[in-house]
Amino acid sequence: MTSNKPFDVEAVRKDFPILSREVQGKPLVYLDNAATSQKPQSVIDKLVSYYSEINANVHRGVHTLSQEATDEYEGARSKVRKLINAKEDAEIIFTRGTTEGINLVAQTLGVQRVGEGDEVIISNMEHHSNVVPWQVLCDQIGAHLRVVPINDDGELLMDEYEKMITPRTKLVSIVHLSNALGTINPVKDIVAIAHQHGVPVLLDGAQSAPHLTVDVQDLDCDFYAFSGHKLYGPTGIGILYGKREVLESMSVYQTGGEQIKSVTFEKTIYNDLPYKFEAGTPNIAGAIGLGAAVDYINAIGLDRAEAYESELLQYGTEQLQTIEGLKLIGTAQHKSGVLSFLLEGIHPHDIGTVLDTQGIAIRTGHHCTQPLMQRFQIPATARASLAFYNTKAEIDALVEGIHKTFEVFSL
Ligand code: C6P
Repeated sequence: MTSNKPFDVEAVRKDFPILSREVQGKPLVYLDNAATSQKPQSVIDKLVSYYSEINANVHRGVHTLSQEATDEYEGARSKVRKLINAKEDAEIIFTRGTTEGINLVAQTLGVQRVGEGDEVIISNMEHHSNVVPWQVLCDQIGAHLRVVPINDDGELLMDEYEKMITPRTKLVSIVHLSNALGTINPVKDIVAIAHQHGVPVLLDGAQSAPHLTVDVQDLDCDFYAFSGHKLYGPTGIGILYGKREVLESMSVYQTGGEQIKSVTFEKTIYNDLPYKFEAGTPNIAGAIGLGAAVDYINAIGLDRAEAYESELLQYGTEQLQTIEGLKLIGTAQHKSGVLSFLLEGIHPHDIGTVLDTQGIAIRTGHHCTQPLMQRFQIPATARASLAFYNTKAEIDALVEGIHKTFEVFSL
């Protein structure tokens, strides 16, 4: 597919082999993309060809295989750099995923910048991965976590955020696109406000990188963390983008091979960026697979996929709103691909179980956002999350499945 042709979802679906399988005797309707997305054949093929034709360690050998593996690995870094428009490859650090990226920043820059009595700002809609690392840091140091509140639609109260920033604020870490609500936060404004006070900002891009066009230079964020497996790539690989000057000012995270220039028993000199933060043999296949996922996304055209997903979200929202007894959680004006809902009198886990009998995969539970569930005073939601390979027919199947759920529970 090329990006000047109209979006052809049926052609796109053929690129994802898993989408043609059946579950419980029904065609699979995969609506759990926020948990992890499916992989196109090109990514699967890349992993197979890496292991069957190239497999070698990177940056270590003069032999051909090692050089080929290094070229592919570094090539993937460049592809990711272009995808998010970072200035240079050295600003792209391979991690295990979003969670590791946030922990890395908390335990390096966090430890350096945050002192006793200082504050770190997060929001009420953060994933646990953007709560717990800051909580641990605050506990270590005697600092405090400040939480930006949200309204009933699931939108940040920006006035409260502005008021919250004081000379004690040392870091801000906010989600770009909420996994549980679908809210797209005004992250450019969030960064600009923090920067007026000299405070660096990390954006949790776990859900935004796969669905929105991201330009880290335009956002001007100091860090942007995301995961390969939600971006149609393999598990176990992720990205931490950081501005060069900030990364250079940071102490090291994990230490060992690869991240050093020289070692004596008296002293170690660390390697240049990005290797300073990539200790040990990295997830070479994962990085190369992620590079193939970026190639795939570029071939599809993320802007066209974004427009298609937004049409699908609108259709899904309209359809779900016609169901009596269904309540949407997350009704922000700016949203992407998430339909979180409750059915009157039925526990979300039961909804998920009945839908599974129809071949429909959704996620139910607190979505690793327990403080958000507490804000809405609910234990859990049922969440359908979309990707560009989903169809209106699949939304219709979800609606039918929800009616079936009501029938099963005879309500
Ligand atoms: N959310 C979901 O079903 P990792 O596990 O490191 O790849 O990503 C963590 C993470 C961080 N921030 C946000 C906003 C996320 O959505 C996630 C992962 C999945 O919603 C799995 S819990």
